[in-house]
Amino acid sequence: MERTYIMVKPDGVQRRLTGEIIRRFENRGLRLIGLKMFVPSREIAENHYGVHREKPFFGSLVEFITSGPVVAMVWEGTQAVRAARQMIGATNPLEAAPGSIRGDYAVEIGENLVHGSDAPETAETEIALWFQPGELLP
Ligand code: D4T
Repeated sequence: MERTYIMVKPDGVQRRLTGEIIRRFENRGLRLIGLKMFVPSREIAENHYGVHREKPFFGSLVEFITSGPVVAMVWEGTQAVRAARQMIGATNPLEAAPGSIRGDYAVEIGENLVHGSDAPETAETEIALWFQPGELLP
């Protein structure tokens, strides 16, 4: 069993796509073991996107992710990281396959609706950043 950190970004919440996104993960057979909604602090956003600190889009990325509520989730299942990335689609929505979340609902790279961890190790780091252990189902 593997866990992955999935987050509906502010654009996804604002566009009322939270339910649709959760439905897709449930239908795929993954198990929801943690969920909460809040406006992320600048601190947690900068930490989450720390690998992009030197990139030109870092400032706008942090501004965007702190601009409104996000839905932070942990999903569990067989190769959950890989399954979720496949369902989310490529970072640039114009390159995301139709049928993926980004391929079906987005066109802007800066407003690509949802985040999913890119590797099992990253997933564990992100889960520890966004959740306390007691907030997750055993
Ligand atoms: P996230 O992390 O949001 O799930 O996206 P990805 O894992 O698919 O892609 P990423 O880490 O490479 O990028 C993080 C985040 O930055 C935005 N972004 C990215 C951007 O605004 N402009 C860019 O040129 C890139 C590469 C989109 C996602």
